[in-house]
Amino acid sequence: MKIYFITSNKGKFEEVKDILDSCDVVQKKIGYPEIQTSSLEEVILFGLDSLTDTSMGHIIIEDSGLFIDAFQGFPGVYSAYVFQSIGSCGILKLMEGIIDRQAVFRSMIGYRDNGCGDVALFEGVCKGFISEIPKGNTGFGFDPIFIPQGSNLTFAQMTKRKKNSYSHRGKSVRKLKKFLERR
Ligand code: ITT
Repeated sequence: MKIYFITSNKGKFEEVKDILDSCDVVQKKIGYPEIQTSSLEEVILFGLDSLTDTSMGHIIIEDSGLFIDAFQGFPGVYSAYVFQSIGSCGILKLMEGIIDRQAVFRSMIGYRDNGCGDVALFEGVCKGFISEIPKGNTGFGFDPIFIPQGSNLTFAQMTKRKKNSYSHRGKSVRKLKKFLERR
């Protein structure tokens, strides 16, 4: 099965492709509006609705973010903007002196079968901690400062496969994979 993953983020694409190994996953950098709301689900449903080109048989989009407890969930849905503006070092600066380092990565995948119009959503959550200093050089985004629960390495110190075994995206994509296998 050919699936078009509409994303500008190569890191996301590589991770998803690694799990959906029985599909032909193709990256499409089309761009779609991401509405301002605190819900990843709303962002995804609006995004899917705005992708009106039905010539691609199966499409997926993904919205994700880093939600930091000490900041009541910030940067959350604004993660892409915050990463581009202040980056991981900016987050570490904001967290100087803060004892509570708990944070959560969330991923929401939206899938549409353009043949029958079916839509399905898949969520993945990964609890963890913001490190004191950045470590590692694999992955993308906030990977160097996020340590998932159950590990003492940051995502950026892991291989793609190891990160996928812990990560929010690994979890949402494995749900999608199961769903596709049952169809
Ligand atoms: P799209 O084209 O798919 O929207 P994007 O990078 O803009 O790509 P998002 O809008 O979902 O993606 O932004 C989420 C941001 O959160 C992303 O740019 C990263 O900075 C960060 N992020 C999400 N998942 C991450 C992960 O697994 N590791 C590190 N940072 C992550």
